[in-house]
Amino acid sequence: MLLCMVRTSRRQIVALAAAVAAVASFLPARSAMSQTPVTAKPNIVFILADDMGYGDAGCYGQTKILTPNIDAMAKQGLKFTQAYAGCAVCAPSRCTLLTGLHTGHTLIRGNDKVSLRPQDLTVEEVLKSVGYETACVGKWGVGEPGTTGTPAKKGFDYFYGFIDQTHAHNSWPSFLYRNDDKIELSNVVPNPGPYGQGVATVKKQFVNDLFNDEIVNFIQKAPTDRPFFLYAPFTAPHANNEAHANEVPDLGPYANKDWPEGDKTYAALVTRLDSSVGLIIQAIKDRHIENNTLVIFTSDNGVQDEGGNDPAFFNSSGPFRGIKREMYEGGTREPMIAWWPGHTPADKTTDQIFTFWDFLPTVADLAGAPIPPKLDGISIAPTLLGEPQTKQDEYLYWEFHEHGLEQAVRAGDWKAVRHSPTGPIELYDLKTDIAEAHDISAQHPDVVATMKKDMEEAHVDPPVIAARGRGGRGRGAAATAPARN
Ligand SMILES: [Ca+2]
Repeated sequence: MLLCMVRTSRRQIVALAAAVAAVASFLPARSAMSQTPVTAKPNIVFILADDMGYGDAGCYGQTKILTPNIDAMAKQGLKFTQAYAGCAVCAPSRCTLLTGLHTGHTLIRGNDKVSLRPQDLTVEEVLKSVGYETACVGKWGVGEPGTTGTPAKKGFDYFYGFIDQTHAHNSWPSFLYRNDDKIELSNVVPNPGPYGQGVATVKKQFVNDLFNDEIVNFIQKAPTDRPFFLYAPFTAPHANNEAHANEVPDLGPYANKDWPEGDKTYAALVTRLDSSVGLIIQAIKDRHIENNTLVIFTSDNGVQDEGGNDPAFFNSSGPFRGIKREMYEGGTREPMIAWWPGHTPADKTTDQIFTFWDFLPTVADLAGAPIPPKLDGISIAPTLLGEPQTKQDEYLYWEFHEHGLEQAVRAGDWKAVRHSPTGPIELYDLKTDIAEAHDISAQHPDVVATMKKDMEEAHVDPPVIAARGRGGRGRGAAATAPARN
């Protein structure tokens, strides 16, 4: 641990010196640096969109939806073109983020009601162990109320939001949770589902606005004698799957567009989320802690098409094939920006691969915490600090269970997709075929054989779900039909 802290500290000093010398446009950050000393452990803020596509932000080529704050973040930070979510749907993706394990190893493989256990080590537990104040505001989704898997039981000092992810479909819920306590809101949801989901008839408190207030309040009052980790998983632009609509308080700048309603509401949700990003960045600047605060913005899976919006109209997946629930790049390739003035390279784009299961080892490295053994991820701290990234993932692995066991592997520029354990393996060369349009498996049987071996090596049956005898979670088993989340 000591060695790790020394290494991290030296990295920061080198990166700081390089950034100060090289980035003339960083006057605000440099000014702040003189006010706030750099400590060995940075604050870490992770902002997570829900179902936002790779191409939905202006800095990723979006031309119809306004995202000025995300774009500004990219201008001042490091933009990733090869960042990957952990899965093509919410719960398993978030589980990979928090545990450092890919979906072949992590406990939660689908959008079922599986809850994290005490032995499932999470990133917030790791950071808390080295002195971090930890808070989560938003949609949890990896443990049910009353179980071992609530945020309060998995290392968060403070939690506000949805514990159950199906509940989080509703942007005007009748209740939320503060830590493990249920708190009533003034919205009215008649005939709610078993998890509290439904469609409100009285809409007074829009949940992402409540999250904004909680997050800004946390940043304003965050301790100064120790670092903090703030996990901010917003629910925008996810659809309300009970209403089959994108719920948003107003259409903002899109009210007068001659677009279908679903497209206007989707764009309005993305722009509102962008405003939340702006509020968070401003709150950090107002406290003059930007030179000691790493902010990452990304999304938990590809764009949804369940609220009446048309991903093709917005080109929401950018150049990639597929959307949410697909193993092609559009299901998992995400926009991602790292912003840490004076530390992350400014106004730069990197093709360094990042996966959600890299997050835990990366922030453990930055925080000087011991990196837990047997993780699937690697630290990309060198990339964040503008240093050479020598360690790389051997291969990337995803699995998805709503249509049976689907698998994908990426190794170098090769991408393999298999839609069932006994089905053929499709092979694509991402270097020449970013859209995964040409299956070249027949020309490269040796590569296919290697990818098949990787799929078999990476998949291990999850203990909890197998013990419960639920279908679709073991190799080759047929999937039950989970609630759409
Ligand atoms: Ca999602």
